[in-house]
Amino acid sequence: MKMRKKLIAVIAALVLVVALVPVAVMAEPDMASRSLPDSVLVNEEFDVTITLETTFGNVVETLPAGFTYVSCEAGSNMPEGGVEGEITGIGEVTFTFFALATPATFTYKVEAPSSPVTDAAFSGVIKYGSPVTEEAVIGDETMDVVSVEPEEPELKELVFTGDLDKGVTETFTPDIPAGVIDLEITLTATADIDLELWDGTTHVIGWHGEIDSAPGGTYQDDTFEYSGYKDGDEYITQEADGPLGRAYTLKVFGYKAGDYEVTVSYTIPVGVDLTPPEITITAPGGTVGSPVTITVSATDDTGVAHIWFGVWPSDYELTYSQEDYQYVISMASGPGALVSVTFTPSSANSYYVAAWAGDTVGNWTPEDAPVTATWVVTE
Ligand SMILES: [Ca+2]
Ligand SMILES: [Ca+2]
Repeated sequence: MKMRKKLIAVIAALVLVVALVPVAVMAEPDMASRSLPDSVLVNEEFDVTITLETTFGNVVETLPAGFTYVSCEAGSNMPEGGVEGEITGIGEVTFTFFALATPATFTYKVEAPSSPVTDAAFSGVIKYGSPVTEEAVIGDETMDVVSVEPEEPELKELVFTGDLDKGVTETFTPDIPAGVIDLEITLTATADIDLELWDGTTHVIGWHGEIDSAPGGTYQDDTFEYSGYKDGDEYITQEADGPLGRAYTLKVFGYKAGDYEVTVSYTIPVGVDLTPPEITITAPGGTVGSPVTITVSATDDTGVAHIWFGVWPSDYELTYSQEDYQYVISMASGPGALVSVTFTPSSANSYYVAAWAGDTVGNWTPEDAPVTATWVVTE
């Protein structure tokens, strides 16, 4: 008897396997599938798309807790009004659909909850057939609700074109900022024009630079591949994966007169501070002969390193050159987040303050775009 029982068990197992195999082979394609965004913001309205492999029936969707059904709309291969949605339970929406052909789609709009959620799961079934007696599960899918848009590294691509006379240097703005990765600079030119990379004051790469020949070299912690200055195309490529340790100024020098095109690309990783400090100017009006205190303060995510400001009569237009010093009435400069100057105006006039600030990672208020404030001194 024992043997027979075992035999029956083996046969039963075989029958089960044989029975399962054709089912697996003949499995029908998914009658419906769902596509969801990976992630949305809190309270954001977003679309869920259902793709159908049958022309009529019902889709019953169960939304995760906190999600609110808004509306639905027919998509491809479906006439206008080919889908209607109805709330049929807590978090349950039943869609009745009619399509012209398959695959057909409809979308429904959902509002995300007001607080973040991880792995919120949508589930559902499709009811189909003629009559509508078949039922298939639409696989679970999950998504996240986040309170702030996740930041992504930013790819920066710049192209500079122009022509140079012999012996002339052109400086490009803005500087290549500290903290970036994957820096690549290429020069194509019709004559012998040279790339130069400067570190504020040091000529780092180029003819007569710290690094002046192929295959390149390391300046402080920054390693570069460099074509060397030569009569033809040139390149400078950041070699190590690490971020640039400092900001660089890019220039081209016309060893001979010609046209050039320089391309610059780099990636700004998430969290790198590329914003100069925010400046606040306090410049109260006053009267001739009375001391006036002008205060410039600044704030910055990574700290304010330096503030510089000047006072000019309001009819003076800044030239952003040495000339401005000839007309400056008063100026002040210093490390830290607040600088002030007290002086006594000698004539009634309207004046303005122009201020610049730099942060601890080298982002400065652009030279030709200071923050300004106007104030008036009366008799
Ligand atoms: Ca050259
Ligand atoms: Ca900053």
